[in-house]
Amino acid sequence: MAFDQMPRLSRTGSVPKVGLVHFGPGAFFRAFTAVYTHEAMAAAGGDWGITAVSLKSPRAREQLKPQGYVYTAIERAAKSETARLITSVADVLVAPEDPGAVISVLANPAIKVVTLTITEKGYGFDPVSGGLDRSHPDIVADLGGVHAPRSAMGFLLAGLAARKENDTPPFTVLSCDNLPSNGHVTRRILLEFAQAVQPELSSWIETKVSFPSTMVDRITPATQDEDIKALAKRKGYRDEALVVHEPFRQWVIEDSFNSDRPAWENAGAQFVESVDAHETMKLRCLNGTHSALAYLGYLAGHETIADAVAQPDFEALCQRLWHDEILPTVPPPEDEDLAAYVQALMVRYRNPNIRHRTWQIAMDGSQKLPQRILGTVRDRLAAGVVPLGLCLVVAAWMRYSGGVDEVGKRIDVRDPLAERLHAASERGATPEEKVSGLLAIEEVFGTDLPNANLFRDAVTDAYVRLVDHGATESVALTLEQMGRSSYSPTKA
Ligand code: CS2
Repeated sequence: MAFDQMPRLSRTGSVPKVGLVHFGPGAFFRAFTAVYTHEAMAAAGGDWGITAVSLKSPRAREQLKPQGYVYTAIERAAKSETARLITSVADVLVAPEDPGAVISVLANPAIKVVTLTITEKGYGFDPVSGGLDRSHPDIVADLGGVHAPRSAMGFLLAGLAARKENDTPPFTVLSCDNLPSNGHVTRRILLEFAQAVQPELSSWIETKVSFPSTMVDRITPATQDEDIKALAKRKGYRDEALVVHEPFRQWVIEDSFNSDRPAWENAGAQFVESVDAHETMKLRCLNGTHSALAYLGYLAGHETIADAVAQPDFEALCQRLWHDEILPTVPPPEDEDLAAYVQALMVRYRNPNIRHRTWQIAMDGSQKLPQRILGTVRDRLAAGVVPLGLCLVVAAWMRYSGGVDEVGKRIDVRDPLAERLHAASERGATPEEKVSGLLAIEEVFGTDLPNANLFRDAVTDAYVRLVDHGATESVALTLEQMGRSSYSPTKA
């Protein structure tokens, strides 16, 4: 049967009663939070169906609603593939169409937990103050009042306000984004936002609502049309909402809920007192090298992470980044062997059936660099060492953000600061000026790194090398340079 004529996948069993609201119903949610919840319900029961809320586009609803909110999670290992149906999503709301409907759901006493995968830029986090970004467009709109909110913070506040009003106990707020101390950050931003909009609510939130931090991990590339067509060919139906993910997953959650919650431990989630060590390990080891491979790999013409690490020098760079620069800054979590952890990461990156595009990971670099790369850089500088590998990564991000690739083609740079990055790069007449202009962006580099002379020189050297030799050769040259015992600038 022709693909277009195939019926859509449909739900056979009943829709679960809801207990969770989730903001950000993209691929990661479907491969992670919804899967854990599906398994927790299968193992331990409970009414934990999910109302998923999209803050922007109707896409997730268009994908899920016609098929009864059921979809396929395809697990791809290097040599095998399994597919199963995930049934935990009960509904999808598109917030801009009817903000009131979202607030009503948040006010429903059946809702116990609100989970978030809204990406780094969705929080309205100001890295300079560590608190609320009062220039974030959606936050600016919501500071005027939260009757028809636009931001996740606006909805959380409106939902909590309704619950307080109705004498309903609050839900727990669970951030599942790749930010350090994501629970603490969410709490601080929401409290500052409440102070500005409804100050009478802030002390209630402060005492009654908990924001456990979490570490989340599963590599989940954006779904491709080929994936949908391949499944349709095998099954005879179309699943427009399917998601493809690797076998590995890890969810570490701070055990501090103010409400009931799904028995996610039945699906393998680890509940711990503090997630700090797991978070640092994951953000620096995985996301740090992911971003490294994304910028250098993209510039070198590699489409995916697997393509990049198939190049011996790219794999070698990853290993050197881990062993020389990243691991010395990572305190090992109690139950982890860091050397084994990073070797397992390399096996995950090599998985040829996970086509995770370097371009996808390169997105939103200004929001990602600080926690993935620059914290490590600071720790190494404080230890008296210039991390040459990470300096190359920073330079590659700068080159990428300039918006033109090595053969003169425009790069589609997606980043909330894209225009400023491009302008800073354009303004500089020389590599030194370009690097200085970009280092001056305080949201990314703070006020300390632009003044760290050895760091600035190493990034400038790396930038010059990228321009003169290209990314592939720069990786080789940097590996050679990293072999030297101490750093001396190579500039004439
Ligand atoms: C990636 C992450 O897109 C990115 O920036 O680094 O999404 C990464 O795949 C996940 O954090 C893995 O858990």
